[in-house]
Amino acid sequence: MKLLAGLVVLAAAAFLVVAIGLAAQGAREVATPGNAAIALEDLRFVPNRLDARVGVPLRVQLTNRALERHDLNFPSLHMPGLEGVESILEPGETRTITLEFDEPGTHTFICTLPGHAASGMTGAVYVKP
Ligand SMILES: [Cu+2]
Repeated sequence: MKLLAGLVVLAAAAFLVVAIGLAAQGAREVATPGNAAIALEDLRFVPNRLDARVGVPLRVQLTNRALERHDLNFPSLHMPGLEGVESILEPGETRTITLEFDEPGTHTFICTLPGHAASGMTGAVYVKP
């Protein structure tokens, strides 16, 4: 009987260690990817402001709800996959991109189709440390 009680105590201790381990992992979970969505409408992004944290991936679902083609591009960043023709969304098209920033600050994005940014098709990601 004494042995059994000892085993129960050991099992409880092991459970406690696992629980502490999980709690510590939970505290570190800041790195869980965030999710957001942006609609590309006629000459505007909705919403046109996103928040992110340095080093934390942000998955953004882009949907072109407009009647013409649009894209979303960060002129200040080199972001493979976000440049060039392949980043243009046709009307009705949806695509998910993942953004990850190494520096805090305000990262402006625009639609690069002629005249769109000048007409207000711009936005920004606000990246906190
Ligand atoms: Cu556009």
